[in-house]
Amino acid sequence: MFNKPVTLYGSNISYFTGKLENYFRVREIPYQLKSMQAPRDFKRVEQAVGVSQMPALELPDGRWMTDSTKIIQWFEQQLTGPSLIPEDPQLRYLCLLIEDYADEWLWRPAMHLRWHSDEGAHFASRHLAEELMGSMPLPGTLKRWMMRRRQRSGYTTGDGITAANREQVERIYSRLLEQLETIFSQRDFLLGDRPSLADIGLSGPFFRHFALDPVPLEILRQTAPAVLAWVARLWNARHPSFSGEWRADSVEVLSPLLSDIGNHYLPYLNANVEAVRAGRKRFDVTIDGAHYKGARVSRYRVWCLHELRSQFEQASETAQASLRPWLEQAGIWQPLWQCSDLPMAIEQDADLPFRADTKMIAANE
Ligand SMILES: N[C@@H](CCC(=O)N[C@@H](CS)C(=O)NCC(=O)O)C(=O)O
Repeated sequence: MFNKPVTLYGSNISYFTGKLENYFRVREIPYQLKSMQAPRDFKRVEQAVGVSQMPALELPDGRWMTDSTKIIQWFEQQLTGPSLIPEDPQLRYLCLLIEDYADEWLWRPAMHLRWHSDEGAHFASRHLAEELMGSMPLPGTLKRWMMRRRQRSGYTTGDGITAANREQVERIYSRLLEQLETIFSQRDFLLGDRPSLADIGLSGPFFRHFALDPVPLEILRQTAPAVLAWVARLWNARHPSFSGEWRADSVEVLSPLLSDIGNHYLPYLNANVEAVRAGRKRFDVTIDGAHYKGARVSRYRVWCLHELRSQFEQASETAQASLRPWLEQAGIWQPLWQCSDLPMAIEQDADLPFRADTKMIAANE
């Protein structure tokens, strides 16, 4: 579609850069990855797309883009040939739910498993200090200390993870591995024999955290070899070789994941909505028995819930009629619509993927 590669600004250990990189590889979209240099590229990205976050994409025609979810949807609309997003309404909605859950809820255990342990924090802070802060005239130890402190205060201890709930945060990961090990012992990809957006969604946490960072990788190796094999299979999958089929029984096969989305992720999103509505910066919430005290509010995640609702509303009447009973049975329907209205600015994030109004979580606020 372009005669030159797109430029992917980010980091080669970043969650969302990894998600987009996996997508480009599977879809065979030529790209070059450029490590964002602090502070220069962060300012440049903020000017171009409204927020300083990674990845940011520069198209060969000079346009800039942000937000992996909307970037992928944009590319899927432009490209021809077999899509990664199924046409079947149930499978399509399943993909959107899993992608959102992976982006916004698995972020929590991924950040914890990277930054909590000295081993993980040592690896990642050293890598990021060298990759992103190379041109800053500061001693390496100071850069590493700054990075560790920023990430912990932004995303782990500063986002409601404490000694009292850390085992439950780790349990999010081990339960996910148990669910996926069963699935990938039976099929190659989440929806069957070919990759879909659901696999790409899960590749953010897996490719760049769980199958890379020392602590979660060891757990993955020991307890979920079929999941480890899927990580490599997805990285190696190429669009022209999508010969297999998506299977209609995927909805049943993935029901344990759906039940976590309904019981854990959506209640978290609703608590975040109420905190934003009340104008708070922090909120307390109990999910699956884990009490998170002082979690950061996210205006972006209000938009995520809005997006899940809009995707349903934009489906045809027939599609909605087939989706609703399924969502009710999966325990998704009630929490999806629980909040009567969503506290969003007018047109908030409506210009994605070309311009963003909000960041997922602003680590330094
Ligand atoms: N919704 C965005 C999220 C991007 C995001 O939050 N990326 C992280 C790094 S993986 C980031 O840049 N965070 C900004 C920060 O830490 O200040 C996407 O899908 O691309």
